[in-house]
Amino acid sequence: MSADLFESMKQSVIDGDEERSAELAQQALAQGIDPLVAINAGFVLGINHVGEQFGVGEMFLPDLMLAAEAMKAAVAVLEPEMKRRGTQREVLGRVVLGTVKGDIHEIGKNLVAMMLSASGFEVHDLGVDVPFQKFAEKAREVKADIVGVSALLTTTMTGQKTVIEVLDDMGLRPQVKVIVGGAPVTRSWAQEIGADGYSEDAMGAVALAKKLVGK
Ligand code: B1M
Repeated sequence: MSADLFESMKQSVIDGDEERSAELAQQALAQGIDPLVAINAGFVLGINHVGEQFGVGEMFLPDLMLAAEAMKAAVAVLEPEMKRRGTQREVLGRVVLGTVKGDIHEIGKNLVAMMLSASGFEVHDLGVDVPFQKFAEKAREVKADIVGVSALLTTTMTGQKTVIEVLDDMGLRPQVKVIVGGAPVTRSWAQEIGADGYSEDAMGAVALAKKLVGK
């Protein structure tokens, strides 16, 4: 039953059991479950639980790291199917994406990259801990339509504002649109810093990107 499978997925991430997470991801594919549903209804619940427990001092950094590895192992199994399902091949636009300087959280950013790419965007993923200037340089180099800046820490969110300022200084705005996201980011923060859009999840980021390029 899917409910049991989703519960096992959640538990495998809480346990930091990489092998089990990958195995459960395989099972989901074998059962024809949409990979994004497996992520959102299963694995993400596990990582959220670990995050909450970490926040209240019930779990510790090693638990967080093991959970992240388990989550990544599951996503690695599901990724090819996510890509395969993105049958649309017309390039909708170019997106430069990264997690901002000082921040090494990559799981959410990777999901956003995967969904954008599966939906027909050309994605230039700069990785994590990306210097502000690098977003702008890459945007100029590849003639990006959109720059996407992810931040998971309240201390690194301000870097999203700096990226917009650097883009402004380089004369790349308003042609290059900026979208922001990450757990602590809100719509009002996005408005405050002059971003063109905010999304709370990967599917929302795709809808937003399509809107911004007029598709
Ligand atoms: Co970190 N961490 N962490 N961590 N970690 C958080 C973010 C935290 C909330 C945990 C907590 O205390 N409850 C907390 C931040 C507190 C705060 O700032 N308010 C925290 C902390 C404190 C830290 C350290 C400082 C811990 C320490 O060292 N003492 C440290 C900082 C390191 C650094 O970056 N400099 C740290 C380290 C780590 C690990 C390395 C162990 C690991 C990351 C591993 C990796 O990514 N390879 C980790 C993890 C796993 C987490 C939690 C548990 C999970 C993050 C995650 O992957 N979520 C997290 C708690 C939580 O958020 N529940 C936590 C799953 C992912 C699918 O969701 O990333 O939100 P998310 O992405 C979503 C949306 O936000 C959105 O779409 C995604 C898909 O739906 N989205 C976008 C994301 N980016 C987007 C961009 C867009 C649009 C949408 O457009 C561009």
